[in-house]
Amino acid sequence: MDKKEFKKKFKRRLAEKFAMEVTDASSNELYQTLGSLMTSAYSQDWRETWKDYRENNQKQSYYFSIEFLPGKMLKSNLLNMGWLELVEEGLDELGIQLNDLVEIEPDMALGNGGLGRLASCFMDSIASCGLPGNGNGIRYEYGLFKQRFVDNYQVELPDEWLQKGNLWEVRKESKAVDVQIGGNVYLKPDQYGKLSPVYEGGSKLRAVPYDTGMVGYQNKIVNTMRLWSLEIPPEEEDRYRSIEARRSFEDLTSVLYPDDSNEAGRKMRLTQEYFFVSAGVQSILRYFKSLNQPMDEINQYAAIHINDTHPAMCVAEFMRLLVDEEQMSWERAWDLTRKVMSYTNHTIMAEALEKWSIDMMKNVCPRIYQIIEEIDRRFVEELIGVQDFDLIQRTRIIQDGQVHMAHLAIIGSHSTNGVAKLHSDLLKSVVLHDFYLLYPDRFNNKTNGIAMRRWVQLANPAMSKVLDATIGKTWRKNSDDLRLLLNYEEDDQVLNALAEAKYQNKRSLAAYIKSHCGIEVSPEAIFDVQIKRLHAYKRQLLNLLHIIKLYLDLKENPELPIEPRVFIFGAKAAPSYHYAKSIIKVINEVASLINADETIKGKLKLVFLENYNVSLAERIIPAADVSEQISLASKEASGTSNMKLMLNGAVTIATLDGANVEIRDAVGDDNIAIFGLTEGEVYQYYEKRNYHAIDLYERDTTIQKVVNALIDGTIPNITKEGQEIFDSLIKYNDEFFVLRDFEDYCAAQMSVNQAYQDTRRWRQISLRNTANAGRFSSDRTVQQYADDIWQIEPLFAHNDNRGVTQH
Ligand code: Z16
Repeated sequence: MDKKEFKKKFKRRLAEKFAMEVTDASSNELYQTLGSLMTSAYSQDWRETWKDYRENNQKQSYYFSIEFLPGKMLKSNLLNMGWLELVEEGLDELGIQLNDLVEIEPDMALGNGGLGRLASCFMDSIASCGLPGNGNGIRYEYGLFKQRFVDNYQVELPDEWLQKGNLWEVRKESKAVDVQIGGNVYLKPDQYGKLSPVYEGGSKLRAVPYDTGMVGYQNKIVNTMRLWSLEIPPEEEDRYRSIEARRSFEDLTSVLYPDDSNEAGRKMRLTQEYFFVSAGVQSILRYFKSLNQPMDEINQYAAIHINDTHPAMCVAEFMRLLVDEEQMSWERAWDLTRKVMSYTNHTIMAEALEKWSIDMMKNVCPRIYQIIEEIDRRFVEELIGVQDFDLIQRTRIIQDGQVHMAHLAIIGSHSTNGVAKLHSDLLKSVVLHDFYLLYPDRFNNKTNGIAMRRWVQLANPAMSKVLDATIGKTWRKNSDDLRLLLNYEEDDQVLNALAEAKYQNKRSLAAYIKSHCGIEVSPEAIFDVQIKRLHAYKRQLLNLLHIIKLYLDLKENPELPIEPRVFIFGAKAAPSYHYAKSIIKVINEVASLINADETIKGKLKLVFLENYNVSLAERIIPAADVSEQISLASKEASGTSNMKLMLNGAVTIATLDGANVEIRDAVGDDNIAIFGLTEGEVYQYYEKRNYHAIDLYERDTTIQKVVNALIDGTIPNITKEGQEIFDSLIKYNDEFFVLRDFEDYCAAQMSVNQAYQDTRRWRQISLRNTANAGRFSSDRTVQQYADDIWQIEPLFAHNDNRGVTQH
């Protein structure tokens, strides 16, 4: 399609849809028109991709995730369709700014943070690598809450993202399945004496899928992200006459639980988990049966991936369908289940590892509980006398009245992976050590990655242009080619051009900050960024204490020779996470204090941006000079904002945690500021129980001064919160070693300050960060999953038949 044709089609579609001309239409109407042109353009490829997979009996992977966090899809679909430039220019000629239409689309925020965003980066990469892979999740009516600050406190508002409809989804009534929730099950012998389950009571819910096309990058592949929504089947209507009964069921898929790396243990959450697991597994089986292949070979057609423990019931549901519905023997079914399933662990934080009480599970999915009991019984039976008794006790699925979901996922699959080298090593040596002894071959690492298309091409067009002009365009398809930049680290023209792109991005972020927070910041200052969920282990508090220190130092000596710095935070706290909300309050109060203080004007600014989400990340990341990755070593499984920020030329201040270790390896010690305890030292402290925060506080006058500022009135309006945080450090012994790492952190900050003063050297460091970020592409990550775990292949025949370039 050329520009002229696009303009003609656009005007025609607008007339058909709204009986309007461009000049009469609202931005929303224009957005709807453009979206509808796009979906009809890729739907043919979507159908053909689907058909080709079927006709080739292609093995497909199914990524089960309770969260997906795509953000906005308009531009990313345009880019992947190969339409971006054409549409941008075509619309411009019609007097329409594409970016005005972009603003109309609400973020699709069916995820909390890293885990959900990773799932969406994977969807982009799986399609872009031409791999046959699908997403499977929940279509929440309300995504992650909207964050507002009132009196500097976080307030949560509902995210009504579906209010104006959703352009990209297709409701597939014909693919609906029923899910049984609750009731009683007993086993009754049939005429041959085989036991089969009989269900009594409970409710039958209808799961209706909404499919969204996952458009591959200029390769004519369109995969499917299938999200399930609950409806009451017509034949069950009678049972839901009362409003309360209706509501309690309709609520089931209505809200995303707003906790990142934390489990609340709520019955509704367990029901959500079973709902999307059962619907997804049933629809995989139904598709497979339509292929008329031997059931014994299902592992050659389907790979089911369990993303964190939330979908771990896939193991039992798959067993249920094979044994109860397909009359397969337990042994054959179990062998197939293990071959089909694989599992990713995303955390070592104890409070995030799911355990469900037996009672609750019996209540929500009684047959699944029975099957888990049988899996557990056979697991113990097989190992007794072979393995150490205590090890069996520690690894079995059911213990002390609780069902351990990670154990189910590991025992019921052929692969367990962590998300960064360090994390995968810790799984083997500490967290899942017992399982590693049992199944050494099942453990592997898949370091996380990010969708380069969204996080450079779309988010940072200024830098992308410089890259094109310097190293050619191949990096857009093959991110390893970013390495070519290293040839230019002594080239002042390139260094200046990259710096100019950064400056442009900082200017537009500064404008956003001015209009959204009313704070004036200079694009000449260092933009220092920490963007991630608010969590004690991520240590936003460490960052804040350093800011307080700088502030106090500047108050004492306004002439202190430091580079002007703007500290930028973006973070949501789980609504029930009291401590995290106190940190937000205190950061906001410190910001009010500092930003209003004339004596330090121009040296120090603190900005906490409201409602951090994917779209805001796309604005912040390209403008960052410094990336804060300061979690306590061993606690952050991987991190992914660390990768996005380095890719966009930010210099990282980091502990040796998660993927920071691999970033250090990629850029070398001279191009990153490493500080703090190592994971080994942290474990030493745990073992010897010899960390005493109060000693540090009493000995170190700087720490004293800074920590006291929380309670001595220096910062207004934080009487309660300041005390609470003070107590967490001093009275409750500083669980995440903030004070232990403080001095080293300040030194790292100082070295960054110094490096920035040498402009040329800083620009070289920045260039090396971008140049070495290629390995963190999620294209690489999903290819490794495809090769090592899922055993799926791209459909080459598909490309040959239909050509690979434009639509
Ligand atoms: C989550 O976002 C993560 C882990 C988890 O168990 C649950 C949720 Cl909702 C995060 C990790 O904290 C982060 O380190 C990692 O980069 C990300 O998952 C993706 O693997």
